[in-house]
Amino acid sequence: MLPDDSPIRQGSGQRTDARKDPRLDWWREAKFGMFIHWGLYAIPAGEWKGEKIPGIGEWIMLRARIPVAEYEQLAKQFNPVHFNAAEWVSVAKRAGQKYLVITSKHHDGFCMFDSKYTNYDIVDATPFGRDPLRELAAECQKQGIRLCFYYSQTQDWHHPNGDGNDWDYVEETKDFDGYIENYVKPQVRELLTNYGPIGLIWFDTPKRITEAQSRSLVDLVHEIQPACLVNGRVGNHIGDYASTRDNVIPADLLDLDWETPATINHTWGYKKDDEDWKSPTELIQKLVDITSKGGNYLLNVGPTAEGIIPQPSVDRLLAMGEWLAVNGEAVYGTRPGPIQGQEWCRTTTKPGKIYLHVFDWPTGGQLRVAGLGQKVSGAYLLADSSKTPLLVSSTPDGIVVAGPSSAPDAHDSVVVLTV
Ligand code: H79
Repeated sequence: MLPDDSPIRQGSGQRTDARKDPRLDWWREAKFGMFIHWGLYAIPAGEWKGEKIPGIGEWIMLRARIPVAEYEQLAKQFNPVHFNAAEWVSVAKRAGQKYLVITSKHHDGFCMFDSKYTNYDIVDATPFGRDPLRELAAECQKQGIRLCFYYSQTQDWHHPNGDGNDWDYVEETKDFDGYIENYVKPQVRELLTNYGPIGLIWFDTPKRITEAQSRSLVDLVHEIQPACLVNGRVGNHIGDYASTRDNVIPADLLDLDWETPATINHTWGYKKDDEDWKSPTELIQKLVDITSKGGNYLLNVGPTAEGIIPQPSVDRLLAMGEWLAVNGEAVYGTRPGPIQGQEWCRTTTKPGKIYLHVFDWPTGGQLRVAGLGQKVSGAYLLADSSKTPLLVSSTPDGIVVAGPSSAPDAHDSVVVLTV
């Protein structure tokens, strides 16, 4: 068992032999993905019958104990006419995100894809009548982004045998195994059969799922698409990689494959009054912090019921993309660097290079670096395309790199140390 304060969620670890699995190579290289929480909850957007419902937007059905028969009515109003797959994928692309994970079915049970196994889906139950996952699949192919699906395997507040809804149904009498066998598995099969190659399936909140049930889901995914990854929240420590708790970045580097799922504001599904957005600097530094500890950053957007990604999210993602366009070499495909646990900097590394990410640029620009453990042969600013050498001198405890007197980048100035 993991300790209660572990950054990795209970049950969300990975198999012990996963670390060397080449199926994860693309994902290890990618570092940065787009999470999309989109569903019927974007209509109430945090408010039910004139009352503000606290907590994350996509949990409104549970938090307000909305009966299935009432919540279902939202489908008749769901008509996201501004949805444009090309635009969404282009935002991810311009942000420097390499994969996109979208909710195919969240805890509310509404299916955002055309499923044979229910009419409670976007094609059958809404005036919109289109399958956004199909459109995203085509665009992801075109723009070179890996398409991945979130699927809530345990909680389903709409299905009579799914977990979590105790206001319409009685938990104790549910046939949960029947729900997994006759509903979850056929739907996972649809997701892996109808949309081309899928990078990974992102399961969530394992709760009551048994090891045998988790195992059978992983086996099913790998049987249909052997290369498709499964995240740790499938439950029972058998995923291909570990997920931390939501929005949690571990204090130290972790020697396993892991990912932090995170929000830009405080909700996953769109909420009209959540306007507390993290700044571009915070987001860039979180991406670098995570990368320097060996993880991936899966950063969420919650589009509106009209199909629009909120502009504050787009602005921040594009700012990240601008920084990555210059500094991506120090992020993509890197491993944690030798210096850990410092406030002012982070380090990442590739063969022959250590990337010193400076968050707090010292006045005067003298960068005192200790603990590299390797001989430095030169230094330059990653943003400097002519690679003008910076003066490096040795001191008893390390080196001093003479950088410009003020920070060359407002978010994170990257100095390349050749070793
Ligand atoms: O999909 C997103 C969340 O909906 C989901 N995981 C991310 C990726 C998630 N499922 N469970 N949790 C997160 C934990 C949530 C707990 C809370 Fe609550 C929901 C706190 C407040 C609302 C449960 C219900 C505890 C209080 C009410």
